Amino acid sequence: MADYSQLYDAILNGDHRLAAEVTKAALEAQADPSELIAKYMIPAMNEVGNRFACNEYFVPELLIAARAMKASLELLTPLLAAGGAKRAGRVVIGTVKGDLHDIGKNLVASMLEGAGFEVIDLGVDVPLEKFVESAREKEGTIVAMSALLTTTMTNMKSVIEALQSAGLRDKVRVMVGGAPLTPQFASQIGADGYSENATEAVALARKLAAELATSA
Ligand code: B1M
Repeated sequence: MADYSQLYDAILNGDHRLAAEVTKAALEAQADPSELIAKYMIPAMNEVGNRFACNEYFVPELLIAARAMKASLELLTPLLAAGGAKRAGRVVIGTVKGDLHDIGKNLVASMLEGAGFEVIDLGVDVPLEKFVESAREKEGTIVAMSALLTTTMTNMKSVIEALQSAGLRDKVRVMVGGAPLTPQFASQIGADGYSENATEAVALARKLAAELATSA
């Protein structure tokens, strides 16, 4: 693939017009959407995070970087989601209560759609009742939760406990992800699986869907 470091710079500098322009040009040149995301876009957001952590960037810079990331993702995610004809399973996904970060969650949702899953996206700041209601609608659902803050990741445990209280825990599978999480944390809170990125999330969802199919 050609060099698209202009896309990295556009996101880092919060230039959404340039981000969209470079993305369009890259797609016209047959660039691989997943590679653009992994090689330029996620590293740019990580650098935005580093600059925020050392007080070089503040919330406005995070917001404009996120807008640039989204401008580019809008062009790429339909391509990631294309082709999922057969239903691989049902996934209810959301960012947990108190947390507004949705870029990673949206990426995971698009990749799951692309892999043939029916995806119900509950959005951000999702109260636990909403996860439980959506899981209740159909047995054999995968409940997928994202969190980007150390202060909100603990809300995942409350959702798992609520699923238990509602008598649904053994009828669903729970998968979790997001930058501050670890596999140890996932197992401590009683999740069925953790994945570090969107590609791994698809593999995990396939495994959990197979488990649900055999336990039905
Ligand atoms: Co915020 N923010 N933010 N932020 N933000 C972080 C997360 C932070 C690490 C920055 C930093 O300090 N370095 C820090 C958290 C610190 C902590 O908790 N330890 C932080 C903070 C502090 C905050 C605020 C509190 C700032 C403030 O107001 N003072 C505030 C909180 C608001 C709230 O949620 N209540 C806040 C706000 C925001 C914005 C709204 C401005 C914006 C989000 C815009 C949006 O999402 N629509 C924002 C952004 C952009 C970031 C950073 C810079 C980038 C996040 C991102 O989109 N990354 C972030 C720093 C960082 O992550 N390095 C930061 C790109 C995305 C593709 O990656 O989301 O990690 P990610 O998703 C990955 C994996 O994690 C995984 O797959 C994805 C694709 O590979 N994954 C899953 C995610 N979910 C998954 C689910 C799965 C499986 C895998 O299964 C279900």
